[in-house]
Amino acid sequence: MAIKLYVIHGSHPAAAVARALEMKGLAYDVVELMPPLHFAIQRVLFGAPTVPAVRLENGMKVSGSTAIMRRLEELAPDPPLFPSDPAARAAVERAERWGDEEWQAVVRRLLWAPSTARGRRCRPIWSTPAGGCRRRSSGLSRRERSSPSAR
Ligand SMILES: N[C@@H](CCC(=O)N[C@@H](CS)C(=O)NCC(=O)O)C(=O)O
Repeated sequence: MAIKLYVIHGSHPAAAVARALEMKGLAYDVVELMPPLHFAIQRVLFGAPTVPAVRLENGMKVSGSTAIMRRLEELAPDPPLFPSDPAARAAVERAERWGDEEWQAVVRRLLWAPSTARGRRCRPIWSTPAGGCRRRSSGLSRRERSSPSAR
């Protein structure tokens, strides 16, 4: 049985794990979940609501891209994901931490296309064919519609 990689469409940490599996030549099957159902499914399967997560050939479950990367490194050390030089490895881990704690949130915000612009309502990119934000039909906010004095 091949490794199973649990993803949602457009998840960049899931894409990073897929790339690592490919680099290491590890066979895997993708299980694509549909948001927002993935929260519940992942909680039941992995005890955490997020993707990526993997189920390894021995049945072991690992959730979160950084933990998965380390497990893959143990499973298939060659080619390595991390440099052997300690200073270079520390630099890679710093960049990884920055990606995990800061950059991922920026990309997620872009995907959700947040906008506080007047008259706009935003949706996750996967919820409509175009995703992002669309104008309310009246162009007025709910508060403006219900309270003429607010106009
Ligand atoms: N830092 C985590 C981020 C995981 C994450 O937030 N994944 C998103 C998709 S990109 C998700 O499943 N979100 C659902 C949630 O936050 O409950 C990782 O790299 O695995």
